[in-house]
Amino acid sequence: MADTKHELDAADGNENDAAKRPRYDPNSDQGNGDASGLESPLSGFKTTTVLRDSAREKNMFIHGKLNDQEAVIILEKTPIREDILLELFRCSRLNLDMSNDIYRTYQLQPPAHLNEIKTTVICPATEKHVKKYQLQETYLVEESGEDYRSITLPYIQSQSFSVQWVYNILDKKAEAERIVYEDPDQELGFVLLPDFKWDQKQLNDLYLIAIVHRRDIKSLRDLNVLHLPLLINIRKKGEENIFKRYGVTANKLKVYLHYQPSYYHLHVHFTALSYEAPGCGVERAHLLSDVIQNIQLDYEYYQSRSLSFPLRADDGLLSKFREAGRL
Ligand code: GTA
Repeated sequence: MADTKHELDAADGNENDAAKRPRYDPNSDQGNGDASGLESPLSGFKTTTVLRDSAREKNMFIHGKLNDQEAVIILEKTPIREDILLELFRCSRLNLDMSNDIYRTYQLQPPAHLNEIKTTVICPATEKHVKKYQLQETYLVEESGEDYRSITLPYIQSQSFSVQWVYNILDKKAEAERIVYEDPDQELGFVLLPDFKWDQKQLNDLYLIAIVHRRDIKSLRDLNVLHLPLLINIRKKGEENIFKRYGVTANKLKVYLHYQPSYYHLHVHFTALSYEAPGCGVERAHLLSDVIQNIQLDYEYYQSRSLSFPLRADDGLLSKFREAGRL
């Protein structure tokens, strides 16, 4: 919510007052809430470039600097919820744009708390983060089991995103209060929590992730018959606990793994069936139930079969496939 004092100070350009205000520490977990008097944590953000934006999806991915550190900010307008309609119509200002016969359009100005923009900040961001969010041409790669071992595996071992945020969740150093369910078994267990793309305000874009306790499974490619009890456990308890918490039944869920994932620590995506989540297309998402059945049919299915996935034009892995003459 806007901080009135902040707005007034900014309008006055009063440097002394600004200097007295507490500064934002990018490493602290705090926002400035509505009444803390803190300067907005993002007031120091300087845009370098807009990586991509979409009028239809109403989001924007921005690369810039936050207090001298590289940062990526994602701004997303959130869906309009039915439960706020009463307040929205009662408490908003309405400015007429045009009127013609039975047709009128307005600019509706809701109170600030009904007009939030979901904001994700990645800081310090690496070059890999910047590339991840940049709109780019992609190419489909077909990776054999041998390609995985000789090209992909050495590449991801040298170049992947840190999974520190995953370990923080498993060690309860971050997001502990957001955990929806945990099976603490170190072989079969996992933590189920809201994905950071979901603001949890409505169920149409429900999105949770199940992160396994085991730290030795990178991705789909590592899965074999020995992991079936783990996968079956995730599907069963994940679905049960999503029903318990949100009342959403298993037949209204899409449960899948990404290949390639961004983070090479095994995790499973649970999203609302009707929600077109980023990365849920056939070129990237593998339904957990298909994965289980494939392994039941062939214990080493994911070590031997070719898997296809898209890679962005400037992805180093794409260059490795080219160098190996595989494209
Ligand atoms: N709770 O700290 C975290 C956290 N982090 C760092 C990542 N995730 C987290 N969840 C919590 N806390 O669903 C979530 C991610 C993702 C999952 C990792 O963990 O939100 P993955 O390893 O398969 O990675 O999953 P992947 O496929 O890159 O996931 P992601 O980020 O969904 O990206 C998929 C595609 O969608 C990318 O091309 C990306 O450019 C695009 N994308 C990402 N975010 C958005 C968005 N908000 N809107 C539109 N497109 C998006």
